[in-house]
Amino acid sequence: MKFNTKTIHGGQENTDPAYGSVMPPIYQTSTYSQDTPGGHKGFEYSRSGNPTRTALENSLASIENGNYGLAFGSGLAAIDAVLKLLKPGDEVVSTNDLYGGSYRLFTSIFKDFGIKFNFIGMQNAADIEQHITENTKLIWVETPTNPMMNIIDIEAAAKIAKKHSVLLGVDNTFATPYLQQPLDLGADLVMHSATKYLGGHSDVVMGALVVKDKELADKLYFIQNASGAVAGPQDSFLVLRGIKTLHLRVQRHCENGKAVAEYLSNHPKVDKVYWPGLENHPNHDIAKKQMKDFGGMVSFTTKGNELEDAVSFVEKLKVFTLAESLGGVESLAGHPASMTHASIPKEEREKTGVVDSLIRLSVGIEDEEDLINDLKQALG
Ligand code: P1T
Repeated sequence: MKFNTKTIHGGQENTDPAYGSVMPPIYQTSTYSQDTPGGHKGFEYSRSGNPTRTALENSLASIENGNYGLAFGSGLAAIDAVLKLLKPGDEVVSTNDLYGGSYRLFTSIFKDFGIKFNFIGMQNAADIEQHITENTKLIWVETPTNPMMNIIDIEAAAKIAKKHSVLLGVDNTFATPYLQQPLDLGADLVMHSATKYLGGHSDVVMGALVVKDKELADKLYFIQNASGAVAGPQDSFLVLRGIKTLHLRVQRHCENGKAVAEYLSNHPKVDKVYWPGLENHPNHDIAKKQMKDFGGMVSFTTKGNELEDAVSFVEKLKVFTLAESLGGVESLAGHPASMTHASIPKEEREKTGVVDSLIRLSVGIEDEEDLINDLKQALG
């Protein structure tokens, strides 16, 4: 089955054996009757499993070319489950430019449990190797990174991970499986904030993990059930519905992303534009190699790097909404330094380029002309 067919049918055989409904029913139940103790029909309690969540988890596994999918209550809950594979004394080598909430989870929660994090620039994947010690258990890659849009070579990172018997986890939120399939490039585990492009309509918060290996899947399932941060049935239904149009939406996000990136690149008030499809993007070649297209996330700075210019710009936008999050059908604008990345200390975030004038756009699927006109009036 090819990708566009998988988004609609992948893992969806026989989702309603009772009546044959074409869409999976929303099993809004916490528990399931048993004929005799242990005599159930595959589901006992909805933390351990729910048929609507299972339908979504099978879809997730299918679109990421994995064998097992797991749906969590948020993207951070999914990352939290991955980190619970580790023990005190273990080390993680992580991308230094990553979602502020992931950074906060690593440094404010798991660090106190004795896990050591090395945050490094990974644009040259070979650099990862020198940070691996005998205690390293996980390499955590976000690509494209949030919000600087750096691209990390997943295949090269996977080779290093295999050589040192370290797990490689990839946060595939920005790319989506339509553009990039990390498991095929050698990653052990793919993570999503399904809140974003997978859900696609800014109406749900959810996280996902997909793996190929059964032993790893069993460990993660144990953590999912034991810690309990599962996705609910209504939300599972919504994300499953979102996935059915993922390919169409992401195509348009990419087209509009390109138009916005090119427009900004030629604007006299704009300083730098970060979009991996631009030929002058430092990792453009890697992006071309591992992604099908370049996505709808675009970051940029204004000349002079004045906080006031960035604030005035986002306040003037009319079609773009000033809001956290990304990946929905509607265009959003964010100011990472004060919003999504405020939990990273100023000196740390500035080292990776998250300066005061940086603006991040989640380019939606509206008419290109309306988006460009909105940027024009807000910059003017
Ligand atoms: O918000 P949640 O579903 O828990 O997902 C966290 C997360 C993980 N990874 C990446 C790359 C993300 O972008 C996010 C969430 N990001 C935002 C809310 C944001 O506006 O950047």
